[in-house]
Amino acid sequence: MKRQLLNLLLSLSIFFIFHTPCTNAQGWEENYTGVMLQGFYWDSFTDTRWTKLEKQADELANYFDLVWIPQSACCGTADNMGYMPLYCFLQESSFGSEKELRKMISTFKSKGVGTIADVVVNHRGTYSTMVDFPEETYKGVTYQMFSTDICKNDDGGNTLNWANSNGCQLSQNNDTGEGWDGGRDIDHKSENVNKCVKAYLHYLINDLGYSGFRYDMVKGYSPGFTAEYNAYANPQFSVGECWDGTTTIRNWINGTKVDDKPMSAAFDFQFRYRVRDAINQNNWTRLSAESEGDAGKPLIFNEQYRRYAVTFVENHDTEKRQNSQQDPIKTDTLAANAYLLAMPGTPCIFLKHWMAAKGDIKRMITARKLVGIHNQSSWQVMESKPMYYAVKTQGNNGELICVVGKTPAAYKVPDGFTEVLAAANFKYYISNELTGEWNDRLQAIVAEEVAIKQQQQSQPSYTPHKVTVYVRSEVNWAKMNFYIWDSNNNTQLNGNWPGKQITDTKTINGYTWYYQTFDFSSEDYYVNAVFNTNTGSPQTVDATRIYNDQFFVIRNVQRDGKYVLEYDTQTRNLFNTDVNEDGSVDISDVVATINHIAGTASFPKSDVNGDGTTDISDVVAIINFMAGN
Ligand SMILES: [Ca+2]
Ligand SMILES: [Ca+2]
Ligand SMILES: [Ca+2]
Ligand SMILES: [Ca+2]
Repeated sequence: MKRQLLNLLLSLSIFFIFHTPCTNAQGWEENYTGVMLQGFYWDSFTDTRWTKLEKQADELANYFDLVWIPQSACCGTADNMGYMPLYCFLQESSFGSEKELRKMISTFKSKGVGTIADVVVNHRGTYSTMVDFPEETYKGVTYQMFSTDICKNDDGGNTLNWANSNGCQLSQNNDTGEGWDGGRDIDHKSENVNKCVKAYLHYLINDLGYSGFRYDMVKGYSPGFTAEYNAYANPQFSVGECWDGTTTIRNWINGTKVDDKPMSAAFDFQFRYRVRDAINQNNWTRLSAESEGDAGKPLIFNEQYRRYAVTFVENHDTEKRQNSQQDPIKTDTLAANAYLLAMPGTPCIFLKHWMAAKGDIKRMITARKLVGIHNQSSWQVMESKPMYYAVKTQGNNGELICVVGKTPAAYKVPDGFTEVLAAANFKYYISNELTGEWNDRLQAIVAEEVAIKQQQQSQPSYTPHKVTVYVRSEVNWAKMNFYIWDSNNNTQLNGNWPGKQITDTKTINGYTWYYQTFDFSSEDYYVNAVFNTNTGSPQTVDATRIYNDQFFVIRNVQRDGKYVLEYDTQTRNLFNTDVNEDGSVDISDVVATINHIAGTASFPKSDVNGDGTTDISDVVAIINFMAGN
């Protein structure tokens, strides 16, 4: 019986590992009615934690079809928005662990929401010097980029100078696009780069479960590479950040063609700038003015390219940040989103806007979907005046008239339309025949809002728990100090620098680990650590946002005079999977978990996948771990 059960489980786990769904070969679906959320803003480390986004899955799924999240691979151990990637296959980021990421993606998927990966392959961060990249092994194959994978003209020749005086070689090829200063622009013509990027993208789709890609800085390399990568990885959705005028954006889209079909959509930057200008200049005729010529005309204005336009009004680069001069829309953001959601293209809502005006945006999205507006919908300007602008969009089920501006009430709506939404700076009208269905959907939104409020009020208080930080050093340090500070700005957890000498050790996975355990009493609480020896020197780099038990290795490698820290996920996974806590993971842990499920024994660590219950999925997780997956 037990053997039969194991065989069944084994075949189940093999099914999960090898079953990959069919996907579209094209860059973006036609007549797509979906709406996307940009699930982050700059430094949204708390609001965008994978666990936090996952908890909102039910609510998000009622409105969004796609959620674009920050680049999820490791950029080192300190706070990082993901735009200087260091690893490909190590999915430990400032937003959470690989386990949390996988769980979020699969929860989203189960509710019909696709997750869009931020793919940053123009440039990479380096490990310790100007030109070294980490070696990674994935499914038995080793991937590593080398100095010869760096464009010859990287960073205006500075990298080449460094390489020349340090006995290294760069690629013989110059960059095929723009460079990013401070990161190593990688040479996409290199066979090794091609192999690494393809394996990485295939892994994002087929292993982590992402639905598509948002390619960062696509002006950094020739669009033909995006074509090749997408033809290989086959994402269901692909959108490129080609931050430029529309002529350049269209050329880029055409550059991604395979068999005469574009393999990627692009963000509609000029759509965003028109909205900004209309608001800043208080002249709403700017939304469709003809004055800019081709380059300044939004992508959606061209019928042929509408399908490949992802529209937006704000993103993490244009928003207002603390220490830099950005270009945010400062007023009328509600009107901006109303216009965005009334127009063709695939609208991408900015997380800050969503958080600030959920009720309004929910209703706008609901109106859009009720009318059946899709990315290729046609529209007609009804009136264009400095004080207001009215546009009628044709959906699959009816029409929507959106009026935005300072005096939207001044617009005289034609017969056959009913006002459904109104605020100081916008109004929505829909075809009369849809109003019955609108009222039903509106009631559903209200019921949802009440339910969410009740749920928030009745949410069980956080269960305090303990988190342990483990570290081992490959450098021979006479003593080990932990300097710790936390999310409450308490810098004295282990006293002043250099912190507290740690003498407690444990042997796990064949290594001796120094460790310290902390009490966690709120959901957003975390600790940060710097490890050091003697009276504080030498020391490691920072390890920030430690939310869970974590294993760090101090490598005998320095970056800017500080020892490099790495996550040891192999040890952590073994630690998490060792249900009976005997130091190894084997069939006895499977038996222990089955006994726990059957109620014949109790093992506190039996919830291996961390979903809150012990069930057959934990047994599958152990078998997968044993199989090396
Ligand atoms: Ca560069
Ligand atoms: Ca480049
Ligand atoms: Ca065990
Ligand atoms: Ca579980």
